[in-house]
Amino acid sequence: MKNIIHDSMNENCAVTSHTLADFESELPRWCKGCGDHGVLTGIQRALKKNNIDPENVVSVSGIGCSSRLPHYLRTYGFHGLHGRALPIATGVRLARPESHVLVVMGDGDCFSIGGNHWLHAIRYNINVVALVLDNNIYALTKKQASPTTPDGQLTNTTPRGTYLEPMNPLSVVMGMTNVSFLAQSATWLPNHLDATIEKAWSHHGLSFVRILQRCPVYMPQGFGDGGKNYPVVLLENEQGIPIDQTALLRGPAQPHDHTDIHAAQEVAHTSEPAPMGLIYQNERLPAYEDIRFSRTDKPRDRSDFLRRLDGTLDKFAV
Ligand SMILES: Cc1ncc(C[n+]2csc(CCOP(=O)(O)OP(=O)(O)O)c2C)c(N)n1
Ligand code: SF4
Repeated sequence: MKNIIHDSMNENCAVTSHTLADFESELPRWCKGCGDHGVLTGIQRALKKNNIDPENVVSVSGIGCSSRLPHYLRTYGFHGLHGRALPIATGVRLARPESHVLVVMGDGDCFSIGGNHWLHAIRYNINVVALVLDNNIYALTKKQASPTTPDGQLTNTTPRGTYLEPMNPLSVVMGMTNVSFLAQSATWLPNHLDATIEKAWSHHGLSFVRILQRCPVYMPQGFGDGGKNYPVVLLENEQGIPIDQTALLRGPAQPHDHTDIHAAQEVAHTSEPAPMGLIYQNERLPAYEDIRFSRTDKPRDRSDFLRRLDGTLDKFAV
């Protein structure tokens, strides 16, 4: 699985490194122009950059277009039930604390049917990277209103337009206790998105990232025509998420202290212009497993049990 790359500066010093191909699996079946493609690439780049072995990663999802991602990433994967990605990921992390766990959810998946799990995962602060691909619609089931669908939007469940103000997931997160990492990016800001995933990967604790995602099929007009006309402000901080020139073409930069909880709550409350970048980070909070394993034993060597479990699960592999 590893490709050996020789360092031309020093022939005696062979470094072992991964290529992007090490993280590629099936050819994605998302529509042309779907923002999910860019998120997949961003994850693959972050894994490569951190030289993480694919066999040490477990990607977990619920159900939805975005939740197909584990099929396309060459790591272990668990395509779970609608809304249930976070509790599955919590179980994986507790059973295999040495593994990197990535969670991919849709807006309906996380904020609606998975809402209760979402709140408690934030409170638990389990050490996983949790990405919500928010296209403001239920896409896999062909255009029903989700909690973030804009007011007045025609959908199959609201043929006369939605009646409710959309939920602001950022202010929900900042209203919780024990928040350790909150960031926002968008699929039409590719370099910013890569840098956001990379930053989330380096954080210890629950890294919660909302990614505004283009769905050219069921929400073509979403985010001001696929992000082209969507007002954003780029949060600027030396310790935050780097801002490149292409992102600055979409909106101005604004200084922001992501360690100040009150500043973060204020920024999270703003939906227009949408804040892009690292909204809040608290590096002092222990992750749930740190607390739990300081009071209980880590999982013991259960190799025989796991061998039999693997055999059973393999029967259901697709
Ligand atoms: C318990 C349950 N309820 C409903 C469904 C039907 N269902 C499948 S995917 C989906 C919506 C997915 O939307 P979202 O989470 O926003 O993800 P997207 O497809 O937009 O990426 C629904 C309602 C289901 N599979 N299981
Ligand atoms: S329907 Fe929308 S979200 Fe689903 S794959 Fe197509 S573009 Fe992507």
